[in-house]
Amino acid sequence: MFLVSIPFLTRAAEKPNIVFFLTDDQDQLLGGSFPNIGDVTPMPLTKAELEGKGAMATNFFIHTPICCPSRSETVTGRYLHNVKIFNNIPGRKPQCPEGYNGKDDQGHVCCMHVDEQLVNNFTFARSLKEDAGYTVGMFGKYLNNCPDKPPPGFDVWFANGGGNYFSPSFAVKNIDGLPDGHWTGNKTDYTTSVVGNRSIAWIRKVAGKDKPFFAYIAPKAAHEPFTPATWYKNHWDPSWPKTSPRPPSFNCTAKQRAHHHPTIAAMDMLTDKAVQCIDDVYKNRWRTLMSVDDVIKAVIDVTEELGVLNNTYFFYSSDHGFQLGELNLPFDKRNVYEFDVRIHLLARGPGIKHGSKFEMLASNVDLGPTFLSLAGLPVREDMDGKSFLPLLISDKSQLPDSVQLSLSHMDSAENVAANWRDSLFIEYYYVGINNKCGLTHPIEEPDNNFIAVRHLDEKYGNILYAEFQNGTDGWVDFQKPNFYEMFDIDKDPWQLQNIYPTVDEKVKTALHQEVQTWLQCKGKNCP
Ligand SMILES: [Ca+2]
Repeated sequence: MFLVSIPFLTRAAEKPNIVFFLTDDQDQLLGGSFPNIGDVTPMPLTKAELEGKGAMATNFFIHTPICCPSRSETVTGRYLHNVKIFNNIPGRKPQCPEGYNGKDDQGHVCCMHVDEQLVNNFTFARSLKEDAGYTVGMFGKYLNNCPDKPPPGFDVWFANGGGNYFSPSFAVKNIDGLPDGHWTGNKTDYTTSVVGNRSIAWIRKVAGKDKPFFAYIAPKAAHEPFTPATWYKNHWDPSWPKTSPRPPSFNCTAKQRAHHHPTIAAMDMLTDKAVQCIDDVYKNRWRTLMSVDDVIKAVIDVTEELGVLNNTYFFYSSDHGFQLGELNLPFDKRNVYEFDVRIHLLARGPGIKHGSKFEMLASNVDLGPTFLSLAGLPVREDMDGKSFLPLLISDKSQLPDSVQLSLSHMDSAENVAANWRDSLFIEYYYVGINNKCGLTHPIEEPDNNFIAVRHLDEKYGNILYAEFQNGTDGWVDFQKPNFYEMFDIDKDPWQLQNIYPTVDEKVKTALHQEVQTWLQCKGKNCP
């Protein structure tokens, strides 16, 4: 833990540059990211540059498996319950009740139940800029309901809410060669390339100058509608799988799903046409990732060319996972299961051992705190996540001053690991009706509000425990859940056997209390 106060580093002290790559909807469990499943990957360049020359997380999760909440949590270091407002005052609408974008009756800008005023003023970017002297550039998808003007902390803004693959539009501020306002590309402009090129042009401008830089690079890939670049649209390497994965939960029977919560239990069998749709989606997702692979490699190469590679950290993750027919859910996300919440994290930079593994239970909420540590800043009191910096750094011989300073105020890696959390919290509120692949059964119903914990410890083993409740407006009462699920992930990696009914009452009570405690946590009292 940090001491009460840390003297700020002098301006001359060395702080590393940080590049954060964040993809959209990129699964880990179905082979789309890292660790790879089998020997194949659509991202061989990234595998060599970030996995081979960095650390790879093996138990990294998302707190909320859908875009805007996840991104809000990442950029603030806060759990979902701290970037939304519960309002159960009789006669008043809940705040941010709209499933997708909108304004609530208090005038707050919302997306997927997040109140954006609890996000935009509290980003890690703001701390990096105002407290550590960074220059910060945002390129690509910020929040789905993206502000036209950069929130405090972002010097450079080339941002959108996801937008289109071709003819993409971005809100613009302080981009060389473009007037402030909005820019829309033409029909040959491919969004991943545009985001990459704008990022690289900016890095060329700011690298090695008087300030360290933070580049937030967030391409649309591999999000729906999965449109590859023109030059990759027919590519399929002969070594790549012929179809999407077919785990035991793919197109499983109603009997196999009978003990899942009602949305899952009621899913239809996948038709041949739906299976074909899923296979096509799978292939096009990989093709969109080929362009991300090119961007990651090009960004790393330019830092090398500019002589700043050895003073730059690279992080690469996704905003959540994905499903492709598991539990008969056609493509998308929004579920509590491993395929939607388990994601990749790769990290490379000074002191991170090449080819190392990072095994602790951590989530996107821990990224902001870790970025602050790299800059020599303490974790902010309003952040719910923890810095995992000591767990990443294994060679302290040539660290930037700011990283040395942070580590000198933190526990040793051994102690941090020994005292690390033993469960991870997952939280989600129903967003809206959505049908995929021509199936008429929606991929979520109003029973899909959940709070859950992932355990990985001696006491409980490797489990997922989830409580569900009905609701449509982002406000539900989890005190008396209306459904429970629990899975033994070691024995049942695809979550087909709901063991909750067989669990000892004392264990049920303890786990219920645990998720309720997590749901109330804020700042330093979050585990
Ligand atoms: Ca997403």
